[in-house]
Amino acid sequence: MRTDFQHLLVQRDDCVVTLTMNRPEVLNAFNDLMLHELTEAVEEAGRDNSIRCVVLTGAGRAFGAGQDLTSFAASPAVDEPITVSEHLKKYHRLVYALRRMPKPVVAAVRGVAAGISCNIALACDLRIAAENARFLQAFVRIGLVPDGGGGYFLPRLVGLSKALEMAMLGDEVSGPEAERLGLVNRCVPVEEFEAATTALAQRLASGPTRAYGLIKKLMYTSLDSELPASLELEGQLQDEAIQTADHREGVAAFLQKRSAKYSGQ
Ligand code: T3D
Repeated sequence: MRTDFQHLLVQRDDCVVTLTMNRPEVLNAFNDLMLHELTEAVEEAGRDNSIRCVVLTGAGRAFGAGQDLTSFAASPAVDEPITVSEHLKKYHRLVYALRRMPKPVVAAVRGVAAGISCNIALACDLRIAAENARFLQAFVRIGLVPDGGGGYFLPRLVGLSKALEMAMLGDEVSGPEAERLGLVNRCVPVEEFEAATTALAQRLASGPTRAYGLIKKLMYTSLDSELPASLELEGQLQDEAIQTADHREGVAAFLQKRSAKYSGQ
């Protein structure tokens, strides 16, 4: 997989790839190049069958500070219409790549995750936070609405009431509070953050990868479907899962009273 990016570090450890957004001088705020590089890397990781878990994190003291606001400074004249929706489509491509990737993606959040960086973390499958994490729907502070899927992910993760509070007040939510709310899966002390992230990623990378991909499809589709449609899909996906080598290995391991050794196939 390509590693020579300007604003993205790519680290491979066996079946885990860690993608580190790398503009620490601006708390990893997104410029167009970093967004493009991250999208390319995520899409490539999705296609590469030798990668079985992706970790997304930030360099330095932050996960990310949202869109780089210096790009807003050069606004056109007041009476000239500004259309940001075209630009947002580039973020949407990243969101889809994360959600549709047939393997687990973990966001590892240390320090601040603001604006669209926060919502990119919410687009990942699992989130681990350090105790110093700060989740912030910064949009309202500059008179904007949550984007990058925030209006979709946030109420589904924390409920409508808290989602509205975070979006309307724009206050920070700490790592421990985020765990309590269900915004992240777990929050760990800063000194344990890297080891805990590695352990989670390695565990996922040695699991039944194809089942994980099918689980993602089932869960994410169910959010938007009625019970009959979800039950129908469940049957189709189980037909697929039951034919995998990892399913056969899991059953054999159980019957032979040993640990399963999943190949990801
Ligand atoms: O076109 C489109 O795509 C529209 C989409 C918009 C999506 C969005 O994400 S809108 C929201 C954009 N983000 C923000 O509004 C957050 C702005 N940043 C902050 O509010 C604060 O920096 C934080 C709360 C994130 C962190 O505060 P703190 O005190 O820990 O750090 P700091 O000192 O404010 O920031 C450190 C440096 O990073 C500082 O630069 P300096 O003074 O050391 O040279 C600061 O200017 C820079 N920085 C932080 N955030 C951004 C940034 N530079 C550019 N863009 C940023 N978003």
